[in-house]
Amino acid sequence: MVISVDLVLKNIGLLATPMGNNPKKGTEQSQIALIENAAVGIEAGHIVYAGPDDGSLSGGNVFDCAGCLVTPGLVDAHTHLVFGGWRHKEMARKLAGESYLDILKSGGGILNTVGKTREASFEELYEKTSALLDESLLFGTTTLEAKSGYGLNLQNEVKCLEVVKKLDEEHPIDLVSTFMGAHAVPNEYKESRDKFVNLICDEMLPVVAEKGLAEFCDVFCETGVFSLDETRTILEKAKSLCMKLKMHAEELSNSGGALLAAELGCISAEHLIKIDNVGINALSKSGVTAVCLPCTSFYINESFAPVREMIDLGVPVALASDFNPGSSPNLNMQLVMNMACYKYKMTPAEILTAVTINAAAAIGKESEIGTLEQGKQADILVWDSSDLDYIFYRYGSNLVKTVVKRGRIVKGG
Ligand code: IZC
Ligand code: ZN
Repeated sequence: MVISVDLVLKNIGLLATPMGNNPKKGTEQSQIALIENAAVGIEAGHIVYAGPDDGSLSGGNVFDCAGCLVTPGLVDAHTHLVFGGWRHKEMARKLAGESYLDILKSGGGILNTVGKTREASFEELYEKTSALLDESLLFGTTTLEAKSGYGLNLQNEVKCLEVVKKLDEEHPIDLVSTFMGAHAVPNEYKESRDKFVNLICDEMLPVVAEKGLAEFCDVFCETGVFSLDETRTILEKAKSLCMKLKMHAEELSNSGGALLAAELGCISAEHLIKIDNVGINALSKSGVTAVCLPCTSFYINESFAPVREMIDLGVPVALASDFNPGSSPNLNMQLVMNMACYKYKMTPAEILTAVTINAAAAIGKESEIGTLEQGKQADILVWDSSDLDYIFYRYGSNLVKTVVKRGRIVKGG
């Protein structure tokens, strides 16, 4: 049989990919397909064949992968992408021993970024964010989740979400948008936090839902930030508006966030540095995907989430960068993968699953992306490596040679 296609990737030394349209848990997380001497056929932006090179693909352009490793594009399932300014001037305070939450309490941290984001115009934010996405694409990210949460009033939250919407239309990277008005209580509501929760529920969420500006709603559920009760109120309102739910949970303290995420049916619970076995079992039972962020633990000098226990107890684990100007100013997913290997003790196969199909599941895209199989979107990486282990061993370099996004070569053609 001859399959006629637009683009053929041939001479693939090793094709490594998870399989299927669902998040992988337990031992499934390490079960990936490894196919030597493979080829991929692409038609109209989608994969029509991925498997052993049996010579059946013909027509269109042919790209020679020179015996290299080929994987699905990386999915960055947790970023705080749109913000004004940076926070490098807070480094000295951090080095002198002030904690992330102490800096926030004093009006710095997230609130510092809120000030700069409110000052920035739509165009300024668009240009800055577009350049960040360019960088991310060069490191192999082909889909990325972007949370709002530096506007903290209706006008500025909408401004940031509209930047994401426009970039989703115009940039090669596909974006999934999350409303996170409950990221911090802004200074003007410091003495009346109930009013801020009401503002989110009665004003911001209905407008965001009405304008279709976010698929997900997330809350920074943390001791001293948003309580369990406040988180529940906000997420129940979001659910009633047909938004899907996420939670920042158990990042800096064990406060019961994982149990709430399980109870509310969140798609994902994120961070989980301080989760205990009760929380892990709750996530496992209700099928919540854990999104773990090793570069954040590194950068804020915290412990590392108990990922091995999560995998052993049946929680699907995804990995993401947490790119943001405070606790993780890194958007290189290859560094995230390295860190997961060294610090979480995940295997290369588990990590590949975590940054592809499980990350796709954490943002509701597991039927469209995350594996190299017939019918999936053609988001594909060619690596400067002939096997999978090498990319975990060689940290610090950009080992992505070629990026194919929706069937188009966008890097290294
Ligand atoms: O700007 O500090 N953890 N939110 C929750 C963040 C980190 C982003 C920031
Ligand atoms: Zn975050």
